[in-house]
Amino acid sequence: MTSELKITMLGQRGVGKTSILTAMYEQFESTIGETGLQLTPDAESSALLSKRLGELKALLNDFEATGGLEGTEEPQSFTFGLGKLGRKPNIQLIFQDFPGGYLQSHLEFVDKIVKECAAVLIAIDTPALMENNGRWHDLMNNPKQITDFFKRTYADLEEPKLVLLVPVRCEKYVQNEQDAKKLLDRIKNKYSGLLRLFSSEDLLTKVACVVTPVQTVGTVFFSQVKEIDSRPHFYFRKIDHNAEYSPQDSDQPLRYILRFVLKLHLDTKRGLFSSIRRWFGWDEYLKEAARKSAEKCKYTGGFEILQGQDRLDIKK
Ligand SMILES: Nc1nc2c(ncn2[C@@H]2O[C@H](COP(=O)(O)OP(=O)(O)O)[C@@H](O)[C@H]2O)c(=O)[nH]1
Ligand SMILES: [Mg+2]
Repeated sequence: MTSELKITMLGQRGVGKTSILTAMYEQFESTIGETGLQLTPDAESSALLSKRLGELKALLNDFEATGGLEGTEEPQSFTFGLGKLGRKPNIQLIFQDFPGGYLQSHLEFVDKIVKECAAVLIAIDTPALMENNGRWHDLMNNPKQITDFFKRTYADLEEPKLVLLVPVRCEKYVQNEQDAKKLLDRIKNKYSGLLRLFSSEDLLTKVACVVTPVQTVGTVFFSQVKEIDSRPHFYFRKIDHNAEYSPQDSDQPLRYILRFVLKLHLDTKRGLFSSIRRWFGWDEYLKEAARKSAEKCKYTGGFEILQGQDRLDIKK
């Protein structure tokens, strides 16, 4: 019997949600896979991911790329089996991806799904957050809408949840500690409403919140933004002519997710959160792999646990 681990992905259409999963899957063997696990997409997810992988690699055919204009409009779900290498998967990872507009047009549908999900991943357009003093941030990232959304869905929360803030297209902003700190400061500032909500008395002990930047291409950097008809157009450049697709840190969101769920598992055994009955499949092997995988969670270069350190503490 396999159990399901569901994750919601929020973020404007075209920000790069599918690209995060593409990189996570593409890089899995050389990252989390080292712990002896395998990740296998189902047929439909596999087809979508190879299509996106082709497009991401094609970004490197041109010297200059634009970003954020295309992308999928419909919500998509991606299903992966996760388990021991060479065995049937222990658990199913289901990523449910929503375009931003859904938060308004399909409220109840999204609410219901978020309640079922152990984790929410919010993809953030980093150039919009950082350039021109964050001038395009509200338009591209809709922080207010996201905050209101959590006010509703996380009211009277019973189970702990993990929220990952995932800056993407962030290559330019995470190459040294000084820049990475600016990125973190900007996130704390521009998401202060959301973070205030999470640190409220009722949510502080339940919600873990971590910033995990992912460079979904790795070699394509922001170069400029042009305003055309009061809409921003972002342009990107590859770092040199021979640059190849080389995503960075695409394993980090999943490392944090597995770590959070392992901790939930340990707490369930201790009698906390006993209503959670979804632990089929979490055998010793998977737990040990999740523990090992967590050893490589990053804490520098734009990564930070903003709250809920103890919800991620898996020391025996
Ligand atoms: N320049 C640049 N383009 C990207 C990056 N990641 C994704 N894209 C492009 O942005 C578009 C939308 O990406 P997608 O992952 O489908 O976004 P989604 O709608 O949020 O799932 C695609 O054409 C990608 O090739 C990136 O890091 N840099
Ligand atoms: Mg998509």
